[in-house]
Amino acid sequence: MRTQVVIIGAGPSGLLLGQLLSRSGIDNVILERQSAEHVLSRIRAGVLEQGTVDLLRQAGVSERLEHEGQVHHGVEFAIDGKRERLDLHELLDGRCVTVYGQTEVTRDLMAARKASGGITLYHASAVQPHEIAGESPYVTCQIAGESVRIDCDYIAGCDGFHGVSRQAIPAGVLTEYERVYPFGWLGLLSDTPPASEELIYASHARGFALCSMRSATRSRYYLQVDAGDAVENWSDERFWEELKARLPEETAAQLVTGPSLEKSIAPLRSYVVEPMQYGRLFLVGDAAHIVPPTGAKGLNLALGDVRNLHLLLERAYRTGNPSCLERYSELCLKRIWAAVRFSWWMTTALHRFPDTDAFTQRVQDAEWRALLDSRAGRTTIAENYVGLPFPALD
Ligand code: RFL
Ligand code: PHB
Repeated sequence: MRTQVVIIGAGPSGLLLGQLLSRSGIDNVILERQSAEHVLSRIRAGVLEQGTVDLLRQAGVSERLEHEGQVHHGVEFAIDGKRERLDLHELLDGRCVTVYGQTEVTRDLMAARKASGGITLYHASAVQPHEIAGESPYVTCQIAGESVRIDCDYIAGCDGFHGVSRQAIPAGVLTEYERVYPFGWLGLLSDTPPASEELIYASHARGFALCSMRSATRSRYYLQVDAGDAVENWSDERFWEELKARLPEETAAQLVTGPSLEKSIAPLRSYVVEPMQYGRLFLVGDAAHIVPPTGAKGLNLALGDVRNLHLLLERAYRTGNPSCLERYSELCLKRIWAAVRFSWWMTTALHRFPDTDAFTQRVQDAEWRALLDSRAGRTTIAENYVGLPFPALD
């Protein structure tokens, strides 16, 4: 088999890249280790930046998002039991975020892929990129017991943090930057009305809590838990009691609880690899960087990489000159490090660390006051939360 671009991974990054390339007339094949149902069963992100919504619109996959996505003009912080609202819309001249689950983004992209007739090979095992340093790379894999080889011009590694693409780059080429946090997030999804109309990020002596949502009738909550904790330790009752204990009293009193539809624990980590390209292999999204979910940046950053790679590939094919592709890493990394900084800051400012002493806690409280009491401080948080602009290509 031959195609122009092999995309490894059919998460949101791989599917969006496939959609944008197909619309530019660039042939591509997507290889995914799991089934489509499995990809859709992973409950993850919920908050889309303005730029992400615009990108999905350009890709022609925003119809349902525009009807069902909830535009949020603000976000709340509960610090020391007191709720405070950041009016994103007012601080940023009308810019805001949209609440629409990653599962739904993925579902819309899968439908568009099907409609475009693009090839996605699910249940692909032993996926392996070859000859990435040369001009004729190819990818091999096993599908239903058959060996498959796909020759191509370029390979896009959209296979997440545990994928094979990053591993295919020779030792010594990449520099890794990493911070592992001593806690994780326990998430619970339920068919209950949200605690509030907007998200609430709560910092509490018992640990961080987040009230989010998927719709007017479906809520998503998170609790900071110890890194070694297990879902089995958390009955629904225990989850709701702990959540109430970490929220301001009036919010806890109004909280509607119900059976969980899903519960899972995600570890928290910051990770960046540089550069994001080696020869004809490009790392995209979680394959190249991970941020803790506190800033709601992971999916947005991933789709930002997709936007850059699509524009560069489109230019390389149009002009017949691939040299512009060498700019891929540099184009992505500035915005990535800005989001890594913001996510790290949100995480440290809202969570309790095992070694937080009384002095550090007082300084953290004072930092929140300094920021929330100043329009400049609120604007800085708001700008980062709604997302920084995409880089210009030239
Ligand atoms: P994905 O989604 O991990 O998809 C990678 C795909 O590659 C496949 N794969 C392989 N395929 C073939 N061969 C192999 N060897 C393969 N190895 C892996 C996998 O099966 C999978 O289908 O990466 P992608 O597309 O880059 O997307 C990144 C996002 O999923 C991620 O950044 C976000 O979910 C992060 N995130 C959030 N991001 C936000 O922007 N806003 C949020 O509110 C937000 N909340 C979250 C989050 C992530 C969370 N968890 C669980 C980590 C909340 C949570 C709890
Ligand atoms: C979510 O709704 O899953 C969500 C929202 C905001 C975050 C992280 C996750 O910062």
